[in-house]
Amino acid sequence: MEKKKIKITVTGAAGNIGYALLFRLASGEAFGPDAEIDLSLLEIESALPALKGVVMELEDCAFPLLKSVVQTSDPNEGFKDADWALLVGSIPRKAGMERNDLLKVNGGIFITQGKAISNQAKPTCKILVIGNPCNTNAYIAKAFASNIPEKNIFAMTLLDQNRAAAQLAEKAGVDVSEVENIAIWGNHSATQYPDFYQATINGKPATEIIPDEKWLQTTFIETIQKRGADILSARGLSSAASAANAVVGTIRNVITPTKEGEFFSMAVSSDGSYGIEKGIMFSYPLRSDGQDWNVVTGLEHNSFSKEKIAATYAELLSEMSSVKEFLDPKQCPT
Ligand code: NAX
Repeated sequence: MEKKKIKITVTGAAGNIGYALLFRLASGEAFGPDAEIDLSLLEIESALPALKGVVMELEDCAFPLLKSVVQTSDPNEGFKDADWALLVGSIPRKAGMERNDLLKVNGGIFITQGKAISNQAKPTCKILVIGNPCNTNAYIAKAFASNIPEKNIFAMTLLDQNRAAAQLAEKAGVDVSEVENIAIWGNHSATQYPDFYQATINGKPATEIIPDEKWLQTTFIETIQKRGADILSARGLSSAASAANAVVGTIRNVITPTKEGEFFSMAVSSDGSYGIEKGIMFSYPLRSDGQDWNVVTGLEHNSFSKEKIAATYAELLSEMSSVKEFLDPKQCPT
């Protein structure tokens, strides 16, 4: 049987996450053994020498499914004919930098890349934004990727879901595979809401297995919200292997039909569900049929959940308003 071909563009490919991600993509872990992989690696000019070393290592793995690797700093070349664009590269927050400055610096990157994807990638291309602030970066890319359906644009919150599953499993003393249906609502930031009220452990409500609601409402949520910062302070570098793992998992969640009764989390362009303004990149519980996804509707929220969702929504609205000027083509930097 002839294998299908998937072209994956990865930005920031010479970085921390890139180094943990490329090998897993090239081995076939994301798209399975029947897909041949073409990688297109986009970096800034000054990181191209380091990227060359990473590509030498890719060659040295002799992955049977990896058919070609492009290395470039030109977004138009980098996104040419892409089936998937994994937008990892962004500028990290430096000491003294305000969150608004970070939004603006990164805004420029995602305008350029959104346009290049629109002009160069396949019209069916799926865009997954990992680089932070990922919801807002995805919102900007979406505004400029006018040839790409908005349903194909995502920002990653699966790492938060996985972190939450691990914490609940540890607290309950069960295997992590027994924890399901954690909804991450809102922004991939310290305001995100990992909704344990929806979660199940061994098919039963997590709140029944872990009756310590105080712990769930405080320590658990704070641990997830601050996990990235805790890893950064312990490792001296931000999460990379677990982030790459979540990229692979997100791709699989999108391209594989979701099991009956389950869901996964990812930020998508809101369709208005749960009272969120249309078009905001908001993390929701989703189900996929392998081609298309839908928001899981009808989940009940108590007053605690409503308050948490309102807080993360308010933060996203404020991020959107900070970058609004970018979305006006007359004002935007190129
Ligand atoms: P690194 O700083 O190690 O790598 C970033 C790479 O991006 C660098 O090699 C840099 O040269 C490149 N880059 C910068 N501007 C670029 C551009 N315009 N085009 C192409 N490449 C460009 O960061 P890393 O640890 O890999 O993290 C990357 C991003 O992921 C950061 O924004 C980080 O905050 C974010 N994360 C997102 C997570 C999520 O769950 N959504 C979790 C992990 C991570 O914190």
